[in-house]
Order: sequence, then C-alpha cells, then structure tokens
Amino acid sequence: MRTQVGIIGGGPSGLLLARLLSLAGIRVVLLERQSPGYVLGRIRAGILETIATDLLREAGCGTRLDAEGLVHDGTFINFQGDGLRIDFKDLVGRHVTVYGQTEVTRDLMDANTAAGVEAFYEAPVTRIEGLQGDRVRLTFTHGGAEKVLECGFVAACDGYHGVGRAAIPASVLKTYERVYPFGWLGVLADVPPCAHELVYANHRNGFALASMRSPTRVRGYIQVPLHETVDDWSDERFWAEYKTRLGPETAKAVATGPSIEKSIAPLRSFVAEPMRYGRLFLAGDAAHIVPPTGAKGLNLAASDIRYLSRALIAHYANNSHDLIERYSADCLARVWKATRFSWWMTTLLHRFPETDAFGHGLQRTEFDYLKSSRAAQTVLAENYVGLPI
Ligand code: FAS
Ligand code: PHB
Repeated sequence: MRTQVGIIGGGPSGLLLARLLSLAGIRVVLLERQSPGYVLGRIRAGILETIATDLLREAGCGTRLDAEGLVHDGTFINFQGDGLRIDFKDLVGRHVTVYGQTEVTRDLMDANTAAGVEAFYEAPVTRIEGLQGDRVRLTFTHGGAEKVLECGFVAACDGYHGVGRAAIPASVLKTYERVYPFGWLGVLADVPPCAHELVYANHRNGFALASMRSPTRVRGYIQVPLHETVDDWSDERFWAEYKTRLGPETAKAVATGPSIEKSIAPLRSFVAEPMRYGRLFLAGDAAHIVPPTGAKGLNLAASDIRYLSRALIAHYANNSHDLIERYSADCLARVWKATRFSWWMTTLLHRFPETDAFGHGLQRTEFDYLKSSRAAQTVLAENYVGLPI
C-alpha cells in the first residue's frame, strides 16, 4: 500500500487532519487501533475555542456544531464561599462553544467516510521505519494479517500511549512532565445544568466543575485522590460531594440523576520536543498532555492540526518546505503557553495534599487578586478562549 500521508490514530487529531488533507486533494490513509464504537465511546473534552470551531467549519463539519453547540460568553469561578464571573465577551470580545468531543469525533468520522477517505479500524501500527529516508514504512496489523503502508510523511496522532513519539531517538527527544497528586472523577447524566455557563469551584474538600453537553445533559467533575476508583463513588456520594464543593448557592440549582458514564482520569502536564523528526510529525496528545482544568487538550490538538495541514498542503501544492521546517517551533510556542495556563488554573483551583498554610494563603490571594483586577481577569479570559495563532 502506498499513499502521500499516513496518519496513525483516529481520534480528533487524526480525523481532522485526514479531512483537511483529503479536501486539499492529498491522498491519506488513517490507521486506528480501536473500533469506531470504542473511539466514540470515550467521553472527554467539551469546550471548543473559536480556532477549533473555525477549523471544523473549514472541514465541512459545522452544521451540527452551529445547530447544537452552546455559545458561552463567560464562566463562573467559586472559591470557598466567594465567587466571580469571568466575562470573556466584555474582557476580550470572544467566546467558547460547548460541543462534546464525542460529537466532534462523530462529525469528522462521518465526513471522512462520506468522502471515501481510506481508514482502517482495529489496525494497530506496530513499527515505523525510514523516517530519515525518502519514504516511511508503517507496519500494522489488520484482519489478522501484517501489512505495510509506504508514505511520504507520517502524522503520529496516536495519543499519549501511541507509538509515534517512541520512533524519535532518545538522543533527540526531550520530554517534560509533571504528574498531579489527584485525578478527576467525571460523571455524565441526563439532567439540566445548574447554571447557564460552566462553574469551576475550589472548596476545602477539593476541586469541582459543573460543565454540560446540552441543555439536558451535564458533565460534572470532582477531584479525587489517585488511589480511589469509580467503585468508591456511588451516584449518591458523587452528587452530595459535588453539591458541597460547588457551594450552597450553586448547589440549590443542581439537579441529580443516574450517571450514564463515570470514569476517573489522571492529571498530568507533559510536553515532548521536537514535534517533528524527519518525515514524522507528532500532533495532539502524542506530543502534549495538559490537565483538563484549562479546557485546552482538544483545542491544542486542533491548533497542531491547523499548522500541520497547512504545512503539508504547502508542500504538495507549491513544493514549499518552509512551514514543514517551522512546524515544531510554531506548535511548541503555543503548546507551552497552554501548558502554563492549564498548570496555573490547576494550582488555583485544586487542593494539593502537601500544601501548607502559606500555600493556601497564596492560593486565596491569587483568587482575591483575580476578583479585584480587570487586568488579571483579562489574562485568564484571553488564555481560556484561546491565544491567537
Ligand atoms: P486521542 O488519544 O484522542 O486519540 C489517539 C488515537 O490513537 C486513539 O483513538 C488511539 O486508539 C489511537 N492509537 C494509539 N496508538 C495507536 C497505534 N499504535 N496504532 C493506531 N492507532 C493508535 N481535554 C479537554 O479539553 N477537556 C477534558 O475534559 C478532557 N478530558 C479528558 C479525559 C481523558 C480520560 C483523556 C485521556 C483525555 C482528556 N482530554 C480532555 C484531552 C483529550 O480531549 C485529548 O486532548 C484529545 O483526545 C486529543 O486528541 P488526539 O490527539 O486525537 O488523541
Ligand atoms: C468538559 O465539559 O468535559 C470540560 C469542560 C471544561 C474543562 C474540562 C472539561 O476545563
């Protein structure tokens, strides 16, 4: 098998890249380890920056997004009995859109299928060779047989646990990591949201987040210790703690109901450099992981794909190599700023087991400064809605 661009991974990164390149007439083959149902079953992100929504419209996937996406002009932050609203529209003239990653993935899968983009599911890539040569060879298994795909370039959109990053020699690859001493227990339930926008909360028991997927479906999170599992959290226990942490005023509007999904995600900050090695490009979670507190994970994946799709289109359309050469530096400049913001939001809103009284005083002061300063609120707003490309 031969193609121009081989794409490892059929999550949002791989699907979006396949769509944008095929729209530009570039031949791609996408190889995804799991089944389509498994990929769609993963409940993850929910907030899209305008860079991501603009890209989805460019990919011809804006119809449902525009019909069902919820435009949010701000967000609430509750802090141990105090609170404030960050007004994105007033502060930076921008907004975010609530539209679940599952829906983004579904729209992209449908668009690629309709366009006849060649995608193989249950087709794990096991080997990557020839990155410094004229053609890359991807070995994968599919239908019980081992196959080889030859391509001009390979995009490793295969997430944190993929094979792409490992193909970069240890002497070249540099990684940076911080693992947080807690995780997020997430619950999906078909009940109406407690507020018209998201509510982030810092409570002495820990962090909570009231998010949503639609006017009838909520996505709620609470910080939990790393040793706990979903079995430790009945629906009743979750809703009681969720309401406590959101605070009494917000809790009055919390509707409870049976969870239709419940999972715990660990939190880490992770950056891999460089994001390109010869004919290999890393994109999305394959290159970076952020704690979801800043709602940046999916959005960073989208901006990587914006850079990568333009670089590969310039190469094939105009034989131009400049954007390919700049890809890693351009992405990492944005990745590190989103990593900083996600780390800052996480330190502001979570309870760290090892923090002493001085640390709690600083955290309180950070909130008080945010509440008292339009400049501080503007910094939060411009990062949350997405820094310019
Ligand atoms: P993905 O991990 O989504 O996709 C990678 C794909 O590659 C997978 O489908 C995998 O099966 C496939 N793959 C791996 N190895 C392969 C191989 N060898 N061969 C072929 N295919 C292979 N972000 C937010 O903004 N907000 C959130 O609340 C949030 N919650 C999250 C919760 C969890 C549990 C996780 C893991 C992530 C969460 N994220 C969140 C981040 C998430 O949304 C990612 O940023 C997003 O999925 C990135 O998309 P991809 O880069 O496509 O990676
Ligand atoms: C979500 O709705 O899943 C969500 C929203 C905002 C975040 C993280 C997750 O910061």
